[in-house]
Amino acid sequence: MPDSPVVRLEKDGEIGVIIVNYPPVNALGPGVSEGIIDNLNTTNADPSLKAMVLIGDGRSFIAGADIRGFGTGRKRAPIGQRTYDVLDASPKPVVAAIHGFALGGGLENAMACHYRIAVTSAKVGLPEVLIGILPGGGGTQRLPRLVGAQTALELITTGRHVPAPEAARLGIIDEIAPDGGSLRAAAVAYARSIAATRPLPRVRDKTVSADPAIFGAMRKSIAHKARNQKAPYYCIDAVEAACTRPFDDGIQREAQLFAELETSDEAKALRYAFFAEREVAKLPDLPATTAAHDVANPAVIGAGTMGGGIAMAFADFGYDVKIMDANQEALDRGMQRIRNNYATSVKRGSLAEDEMQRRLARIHPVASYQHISDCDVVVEAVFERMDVKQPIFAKLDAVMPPNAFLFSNTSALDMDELAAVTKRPDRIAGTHFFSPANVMKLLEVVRPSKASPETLMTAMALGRRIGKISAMAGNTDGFVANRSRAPFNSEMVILLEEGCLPEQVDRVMVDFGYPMGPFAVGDLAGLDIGAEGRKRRAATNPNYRKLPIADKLVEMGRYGQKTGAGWYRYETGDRTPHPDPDVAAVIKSLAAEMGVPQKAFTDSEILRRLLFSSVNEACRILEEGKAYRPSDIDVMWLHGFGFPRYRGGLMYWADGIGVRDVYNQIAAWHQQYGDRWAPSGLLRDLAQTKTPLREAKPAPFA
Ligand code: 3H9
Repeated sequence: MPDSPVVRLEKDGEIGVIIVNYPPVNALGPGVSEGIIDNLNTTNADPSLKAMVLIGDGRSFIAGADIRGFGTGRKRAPIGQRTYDVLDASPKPVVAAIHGFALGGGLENAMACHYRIAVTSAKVGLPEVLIGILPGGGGTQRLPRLVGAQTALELITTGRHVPAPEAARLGIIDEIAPDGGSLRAAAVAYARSIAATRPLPRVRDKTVSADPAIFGAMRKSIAHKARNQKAPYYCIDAVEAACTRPFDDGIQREAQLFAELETSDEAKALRYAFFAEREVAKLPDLPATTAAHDVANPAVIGAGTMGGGIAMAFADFGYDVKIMDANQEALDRGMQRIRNNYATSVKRGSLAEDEMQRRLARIHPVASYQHISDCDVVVEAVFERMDVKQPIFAKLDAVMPPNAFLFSNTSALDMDELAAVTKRPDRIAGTHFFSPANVMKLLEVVRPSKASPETLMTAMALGRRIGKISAMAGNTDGFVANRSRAPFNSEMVILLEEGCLPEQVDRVMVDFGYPMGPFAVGDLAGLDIGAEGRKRRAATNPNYRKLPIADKLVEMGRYGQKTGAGWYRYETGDRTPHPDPDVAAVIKSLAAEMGVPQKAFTDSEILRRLLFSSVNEACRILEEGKAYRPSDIDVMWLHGFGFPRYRGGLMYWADGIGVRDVYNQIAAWHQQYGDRWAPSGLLRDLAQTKTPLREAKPAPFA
């Protein structure tokens, strides 16, 4: 039998079982497609074999093409000789047996088989659009033939993972394997049952047609989300081809569009983001043997907006969670807010009523510390002041089991000071959620100096367990995400002093790809929150750059949406920001008072002023050893601040401009504006050696 190291053939009576074994997820790495074809040919040539099963070893069927091979010039088989072209040409039937994931090229191979059987927990999908390409193995031609054009458009332009039962309803899967049994045994039995069937069903032989209007409507409906990108539109073009051309022509069109996308800037950036998101989970300086504790029984202290959101995040992922506040009234208010939030999701159609009830039933309000003394982890989310948090930590230390972990949702306070009031500083870490905590994907895990490796691994794993992307940050003011973002926040207000208006800055950033402009976001979050932080910093840092315009709006009671006015004005009951002449007048008069010369700004100047200031700070963070990797900072910007994913992240984007140009501009602004633009030493070194920012070597984690 022509076994390759990654694909082998086993005989099960008259059924040949072709097994892919390319850990960890059976991507179509070197040798996999060739191995499948060799074993397909062997089975077809063996008269003792009547049918075959294609199955994956380990945790998945096939997770798709090997993403590491994209853009490397690696040779692929030409059309006509690819697995997708030869599987359904097999004279003997082929059954795809799916567990784990059948994604991208994995599902494309499965759709090229004659039959598909899957376990209930399996997921299938064509997520190529998420890495800036389209399904290039016949997926755009076969999926519409199986599920219809409209559903195919939805699945291919979102890249969503479809659970097997839904896939069966849609017609992607022919049979669900019985629960609890072996998938291989079920697939072999299924293969026996259809071994004599002729003619064999082939998806390519089906026809699909569609109302031509659906393609235009789809392009229109994705226009805002897909702005600046090509891949979502090319996906639609390819599905349209499936509905208007013969199968083989459609395949040619798909290949043409795929080739254009593979080397596009957006695909490169999205591939970078994909691997950065996996890299961020790795803590290279912890002993390799460190294991995370499997947390089972969490509690949240503080039922405010953040605490409530954190409790919802636990409940959303199946945890029973206790929530406590200083008094019954605050607890009742917090629970009511949680109920309202869930009810809004039900109203919007994103959550089923019965699921809401199940989640609510998992959140248990409790009145005292005694009720949480059996918990193995607590996340504190009370008011952001050391003198409020410290007594709570002392109390928690006294009542919680000695091996319980105490985490704080602080966004800036010194975690060492907090750990110092307990007798277990080794079991303390920061878990900084982003608001709304049940929605935003980023969890910054803050590392105090005495935290044990087990504590850090536990906090990182707990975040992932509740659907977050956990990223490790050093214990520095603002940690990594907010600290790298802080200069951007100052600079956007300083731009107003120099002649910009909030709506102009917001438009530039939305055009760049942010879902909302930074001033509109400020209004949503509440301008009073930033004002607190500015006061604290101004009190402790004599060089702190004050922001009189921002302070003035807060003084005027303009706190943002909640007061109907902030950087913008709002009509009652409406969240649409309207430019406000009163704000323009405040800006003008304060700028005149400060004697700042006014000028007109180009879009590019605005963008660079905001983002370069943060690149510089990110470099300082790296040279101080407060983050492991430049790509971790990119992940934080993608998932904490809505930085457009197809631009890779802050540092990746800056590399696109070039490290020397970034440095030279920052050095020029240093001359013009003074110390706040002093270039970081790391940035200067990178510029001198022309080393890309994303290859910067940070100091050891401190
Ligand atoms: C495609 O198929 C194009 C086609 O149309 C054909 C064109 C001709 N390649 O995510 P995890 C690695 S495009 C290479 O932590 P999980 C990953 O980097 C592809 N490597 O596990 C990590 O490595 P490391 C379409 C891959 O259980 C390790 O596997 N398919 C690939 O949380 C574990 O990954 C996709 O876009 C890959 N395709 O999630 C699916 N996939 O340990 C992409 C994973 O060194 N993959 N790795 O850090 C995923 O979405 C998730 O990995 C999956 C498992 C859901 C499968």
